[in-house]
Amino acid sequence: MSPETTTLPRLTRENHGRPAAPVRIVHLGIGNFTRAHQAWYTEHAPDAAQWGIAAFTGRRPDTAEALSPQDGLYTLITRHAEGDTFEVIGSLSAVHPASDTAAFLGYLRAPETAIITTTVTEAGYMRGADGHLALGDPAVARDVEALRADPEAPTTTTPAKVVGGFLARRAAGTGAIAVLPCDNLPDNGPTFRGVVEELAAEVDPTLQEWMEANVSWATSMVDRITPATTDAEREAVAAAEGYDDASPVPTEPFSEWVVAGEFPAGRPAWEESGVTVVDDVHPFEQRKLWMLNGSHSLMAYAATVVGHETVADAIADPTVRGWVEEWWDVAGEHLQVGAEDVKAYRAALLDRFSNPRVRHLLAQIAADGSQKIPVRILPALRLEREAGRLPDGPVRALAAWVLHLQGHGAPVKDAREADVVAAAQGTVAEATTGILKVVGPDLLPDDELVAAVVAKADELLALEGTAKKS
Ligand code: CS2
Repeated sequence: MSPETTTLPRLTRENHGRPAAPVRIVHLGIGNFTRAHQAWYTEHAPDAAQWGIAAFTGRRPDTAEALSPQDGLYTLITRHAEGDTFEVIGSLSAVHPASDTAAFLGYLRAPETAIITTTVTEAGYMRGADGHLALGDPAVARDVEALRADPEAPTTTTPAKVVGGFLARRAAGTGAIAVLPCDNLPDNGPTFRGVVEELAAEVDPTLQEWMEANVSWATSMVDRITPATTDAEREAVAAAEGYDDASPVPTEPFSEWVVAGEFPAGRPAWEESGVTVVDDVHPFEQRKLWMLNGSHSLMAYAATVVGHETVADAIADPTVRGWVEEWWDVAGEHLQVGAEDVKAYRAALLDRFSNPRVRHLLAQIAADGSQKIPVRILPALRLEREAGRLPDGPVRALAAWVLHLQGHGAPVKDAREADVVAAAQGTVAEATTGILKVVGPDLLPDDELVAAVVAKADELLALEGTAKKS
């Protein structure tokens, strides 16, 4: 960092005249996404002064280390095609490392705490291949043992943290609370409820009755493209705003949050800050997961084989854009929203993906395919196979993922890395069968599908590296 930058004032509540709101929301898994999304909506609610968020990090304490000296304040940089706008967000009243069990249980015991929110990724739900809590997973097993021995024990998995929190809240007698998952997976409310209840049953079956009486499980669809922070963002804030922010967040102008569910202990007036409150999130969620996230995953695998690095580069390549359109043609057919809606959504996505000022790395999106492909690509493929069809869109996405697992394109980083890399050994045909056994066994046997994946993989390999800048 240059000498000028270090002499800039720090971003703190005192320097910026921003008192912290009382904590009423506890968030698990703070990262850039939440800071661009939920924290922004909360900041903009008319009753923001009553609704502070206490955020806990994922495994790495980095965000707490960066934000605690700034009293939870940070700069949101909105990257419009024509330039940046900067805004200090103050809704994080406290930021703790995941290991701070005492703080977490303290919030859960407090009657003021009304909501638990999560962004712990698909993998954080700790589900096995059958969709149930992976009781055999060593981290889950350790947490169950720990909570059986001591309900206040530190735990590492999200379902266990929530069970520990509920045990503390029951003991404190502080009553009703809502859980609002903000993770990118279908039916996140009922899904999260399932794993928490399964874990509770192992630890203390009497908690079920308390949860029935006191816990409301809301569901939400979340959307805002939010890349990781680099030095360029820290420098942009220093240059434009004249203060030193260790952890600003870059994001796109678009944002959407669709929420369904009851909040027995209250919630911010989020509908006033742009949240859509509905009875059923499903059609929104399916549209977003299949269209946006499905094409993201397709590009993350296929376009990195070709040699692209970012979403904007990939979508500017007519070949990749053609693959994305081809996928949208298939996915769009099965959505529960009208054709006009699909058309408008596609146009908006092209616009968002093309924003050259949002440097969204395909390698970041490529992570955790084992959790993403089954909810983004396989549902439409399954519907197509049931109808006796075999369209290119989903087949190409599957072929690109298989190639990725075999070492082509973006590097592999996956919560189930050992399983999926082992399943993808051998020829592409063997790898396709192997990987479908792990993520979609109901799709097998299907020789036609396997042959189509092999053909698409050959097409991709013929283009390998052709887009690399010399
Ligand atoms: C992306 C998402 O990394 C990924 O898997 O597809 O993070 C995507 O950017 C967000 O869901 C957008 O709302």
